[in-house]
Amino acid sequence: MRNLKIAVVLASMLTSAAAFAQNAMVQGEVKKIDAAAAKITLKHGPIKNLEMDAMTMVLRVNDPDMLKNLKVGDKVKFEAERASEGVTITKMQKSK
Ligand SMILES: [Cu+2]
Repeated sequence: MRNLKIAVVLASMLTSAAAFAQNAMVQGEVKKIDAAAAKITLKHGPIKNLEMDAMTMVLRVNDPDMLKNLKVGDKVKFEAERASEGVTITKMQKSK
């Protein structure tokens, strides 16, 4: 009985974690990189947490190192949030 309860709790935790990850990661394509200004222009898909539709726009990165191994045309997955300086990428990785 106890084990069953634990299994149910674990299963619901995994489900919500997966749903959250799916929500947060956004697809993008690199259009321009401005490493000196820590900015990147992305053609991105809908960003649900910012209620933003797909578009091409300039985004800030919270760490300029994120831009190091990227080039125009690369596909990325990223997470972004609204900051006082503008929409800022908090996490980004190359995707295939
Ligand atoms: Cu946008």
